[in-house]
Amino acid sequence: MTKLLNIGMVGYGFMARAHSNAWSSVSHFFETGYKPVLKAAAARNASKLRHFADMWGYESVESDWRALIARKDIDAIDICVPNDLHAEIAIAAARAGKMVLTEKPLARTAAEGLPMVEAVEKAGVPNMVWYNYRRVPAVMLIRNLVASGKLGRIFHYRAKFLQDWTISPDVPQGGQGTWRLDVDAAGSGVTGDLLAHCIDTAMWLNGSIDSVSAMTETFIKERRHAETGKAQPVGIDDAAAVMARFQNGSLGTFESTRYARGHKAAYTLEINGEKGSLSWDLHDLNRVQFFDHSVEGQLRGWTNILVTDGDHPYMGHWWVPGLIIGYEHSFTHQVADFLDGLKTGKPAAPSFRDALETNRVCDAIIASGKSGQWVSI
Ligand code: SOE
Repeated sequence: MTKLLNIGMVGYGFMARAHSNAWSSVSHFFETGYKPVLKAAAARNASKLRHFADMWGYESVESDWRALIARKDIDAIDICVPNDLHAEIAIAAARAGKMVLTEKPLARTAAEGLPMVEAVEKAGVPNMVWYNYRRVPAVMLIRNLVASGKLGRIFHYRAKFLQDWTISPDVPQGGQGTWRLDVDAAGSGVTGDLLAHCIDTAMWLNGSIDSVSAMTETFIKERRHAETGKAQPVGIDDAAAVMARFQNGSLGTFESTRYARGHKAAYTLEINGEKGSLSWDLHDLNRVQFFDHSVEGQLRGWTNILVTDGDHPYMGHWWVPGLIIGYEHSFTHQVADFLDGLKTGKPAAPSFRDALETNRVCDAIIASGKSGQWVSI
């Protein structure tokens, strides 16, 4: 028997759209025993909220997230608002006994995230943070290959996430979308927004990070604030270059910036082991590059794997081999895993507690960028 799961969405922006798309499409492709229902959405801006709710088919709207949480007919709260609001909403939702999902990062800092972890664990409610890139089938394949020992001992992990949308000094801080440039709302700049993805995937593929040494920079020191209209000092990191030591003895390098002209969302990762290497590029997200050192002689080389066969992760739920999928599917897979976790009692990752670790690494990167010293996690 399929159970209905009533979703209460907080927010109406880019991520609320990505998540709503996942909630509404999942039960067409994955039999999890649950059918999500877009029950209600909450936000302060009434006209934008109404437009969002109509576009996605939310049954009702609330002008205050507290009213959403108070509703008896809501099962899960999905938080898609700037980072500074995650903690208060998540803690209130957990206390009300709701399942809680929040867009990444968990919180602005680990100190802010810890009470969130405690709240969901005390309430015993299912919880998850949307680190969607784990659910790209090609990335999941890399995870399976690394976990099966295909690469042997790991020596290096490297990742970058490059963008170029904040180069103009006219981009404000604060406001819809541009809250990512306001340190009070975001907590940090590229570290929490982009590197957090790289760190989450890295630790999931290659284990914990012990220590980091980072170089960070704020290229534009003052920007107009969208809400006050006044020029204010910029408190975020515009770029970060990080060296890391993993617990398994391997070395990591990470780079992230919003000042790499020409790059819009250039997320790439590579992992090198004794027996082979694997790499992936978001702009070609259905493919994995694999170098298998066990291949003999003249045929040895990089293999280009199109991850669309029915026995590749998640792909049996979609079309036929050779037909590619996209960015939005990673969110649908995340929801499918979350719902499966409800069914099996084996919660989907990353939980709030898992994601706290990513916040800890991000905090260490920011601290190292300021001090110029190696920082232990
Ligand atoms: C920022 O531009 C952003 O949208 C991030 O907030 C997302 O997490 C990332 O996936 C793409 O870039």
